[in-house]
Amino acid sequence: MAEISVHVSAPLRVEVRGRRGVGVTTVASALARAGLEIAERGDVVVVVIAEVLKPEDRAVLADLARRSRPTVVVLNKADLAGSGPGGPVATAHRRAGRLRALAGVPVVPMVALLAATCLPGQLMTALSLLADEPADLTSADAFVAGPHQVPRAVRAELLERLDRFGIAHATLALSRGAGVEALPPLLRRLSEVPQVLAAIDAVAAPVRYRRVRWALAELRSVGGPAVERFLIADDTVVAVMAAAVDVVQAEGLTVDTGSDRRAHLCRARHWRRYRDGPVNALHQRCGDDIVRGSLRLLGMAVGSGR
Ligand SMILES: Nc1nc2c(ncn2[C@@H]2O[C@H](COP(=O)(O)OP(=O)(O)OP(=O)(O)O)[C@@H](O)[C@H]2O)c(=O)[nH]1
Ligand SMILES: [Mg+2]
Repeated sequence: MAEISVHVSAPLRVEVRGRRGVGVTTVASALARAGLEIAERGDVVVVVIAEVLKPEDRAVLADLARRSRPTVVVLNKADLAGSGPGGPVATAHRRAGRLRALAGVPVVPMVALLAATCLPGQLMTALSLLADEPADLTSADAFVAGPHQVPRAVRAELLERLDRFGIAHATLALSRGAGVEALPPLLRRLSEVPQVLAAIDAVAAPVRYRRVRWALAELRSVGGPAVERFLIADDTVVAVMAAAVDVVQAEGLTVDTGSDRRAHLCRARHWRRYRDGPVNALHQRCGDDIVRGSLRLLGMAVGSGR
């Protein structure tokens, strides 16, 4: 049972790939810092692009789709997406929205640079000085070359770690009275790493569901009265349903979340029809689990007089 538990709760392994220079290494470190395990062969694939979806990227995505690999496209370097309404990240969001149909999988903007590093104290101090006495941020060259009490080498390092977008936001926050301790959460927020993690989590639904199904099968072969009770318990049936709901929702389907008898019955009927329709084996099983969970919830509601 310990083995089953280790396998079913193992961290999600993520494979990060992309064309040269788009930021594969930076995205991978940002995701590793956020607690994901980076692997050669992951449960989920992150395809990094910058600016555009090239024919090579589309070929990679088509191949992953053929092999049913859960995939997210990260539109990295969102800080360099240009100066449309709302700034570069808002521009990157609009671009990501347009790329969604072409990619066939979720596309999420990211500024991986800002999530990948932890700033040493010396750079924090330099940012404070730059907040008091702004430097020329009109170009990278101007920022490093212009006269300023912060040494050029330090300015060059800041540029490498945060680029102009990160420096501009960090110094703005400090000049508005934020302390240096506010910078790491600010940079994390600007990097959009939480949204990237959420997108990865959503496409990983089939991975979690398969793990759950595998664990149940393993438990069945362990057998015994305690295991039997666990397998038929309301909580177990409802939890398996929840994992199945995540799978169909990740495909863009909606599942009625009503909690009265009528809602449970309608849901059971709906997903019975769904599983009998033209769907693949995974979705059939999910349909079955949603029907089973809904009927169990119906029974519980009837039992409690709701
Ligand atoms: N402005 C900006 N620069 C970034 C971002 N992510 C990565 N970079 C920069 O882009 C360059 C390439 O990043 P890497 O992570 O080395 O890219 P890679 O795809 O691993 O590149 P190769 O290993 O050379 O194929 C580096 O100078 C990074 O600092 C980002 O979100 N914003
Ligand atoms: Mg690299």
